[in-house]
Amino acid sequence: MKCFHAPEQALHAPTSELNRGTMGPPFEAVSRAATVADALTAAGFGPLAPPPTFPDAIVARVHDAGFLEFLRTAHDQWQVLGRDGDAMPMCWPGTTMYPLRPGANLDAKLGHYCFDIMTPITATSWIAARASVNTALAGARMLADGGQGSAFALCRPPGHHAGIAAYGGYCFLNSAAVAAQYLRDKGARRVAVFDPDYHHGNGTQQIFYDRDDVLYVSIHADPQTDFPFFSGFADEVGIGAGEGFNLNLPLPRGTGWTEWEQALEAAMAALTRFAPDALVISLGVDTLEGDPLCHFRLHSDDFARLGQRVARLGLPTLFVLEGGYQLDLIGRNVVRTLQGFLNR
Ligand code: OKP
Ligand code: ZN
Repeated sequence: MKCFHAPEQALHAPTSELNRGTMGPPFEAVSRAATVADALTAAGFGPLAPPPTFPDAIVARVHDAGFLEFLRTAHDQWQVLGRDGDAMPMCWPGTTMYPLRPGANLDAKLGHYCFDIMTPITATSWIAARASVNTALAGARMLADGGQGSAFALCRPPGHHAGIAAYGGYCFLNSAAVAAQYLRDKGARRVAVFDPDYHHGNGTQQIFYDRDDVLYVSIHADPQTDFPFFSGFADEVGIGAGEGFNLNLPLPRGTGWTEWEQALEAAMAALTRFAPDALVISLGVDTLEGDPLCHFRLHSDDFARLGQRVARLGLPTLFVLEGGYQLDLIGRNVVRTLQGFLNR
């Protein structure tokens, strides 16, 4: 399986993260990518190919133009204001207090586009996020060209929380969604996004919520207890033409393989019914027991079972890395997933 990664992705390297009221080292660490790359190489999946630079217009197929311009220039504006450190919001419109306005200056726009406090914009975050999208697109292009049936995109920063004009949850640009749209534009009539990351991919859901040509299926922690809290409920089924083309399978904290597998079977049934031409998997491995941010109880061998099960769909498949925060174990679980998929 061809694997892709861009060295520029390391340019998103915030120094700290506010977690439970305390500043500490970021969970979404730069070294996450290196540990996955090392494990892939050791398992014979290397060398990882650097992607070409795809045009911004491809990213604009799913993201708002003003939002992209903001992300590209936010840190420059921050510096022009004489500020040190990373660009972060300090005031949000909320959803109930005021009529929604786009925001006139930088602080207003930060609050308008960003939905949390864990996603700082550094001077080079844009370069890294764009490179992460290129990595996903390189894999998507390989599927579209029909050369190979599967690819792995070592994306980071992750993407599934980024919406049409919103960023947060460590995500700036939604690499999996851009890749899914690219596959549509290259001729796939229907594309499915399957998201087994511990967290609901609120961004991917939003992007395709009113569409029947891209199915979104997610297994994740119940938003009543877990991030992103306001999205990922079972009654979110899509709207308009998209009604019935969004499937959320929330599970309680503490869920282990037996119950997780039941949700997996429900997800696979929906994917089979949809009969897509291509599949994008938002592969988070933060479902592993002991993950510092998450509360499911999957074990390493379960990732091989996950890989095996999605392989049975028999679809051209692009894996895009999302979460996973046990630094020493992310690589192994990514490798297990891909090995299961390839039945090795
Ligand atoms: C991104 B992905 C840490 C708070 C914990 C983290 C959620 C982001 C997960 N300061 N919330 O879906 O793995
Ligand atoms: Zn996650």
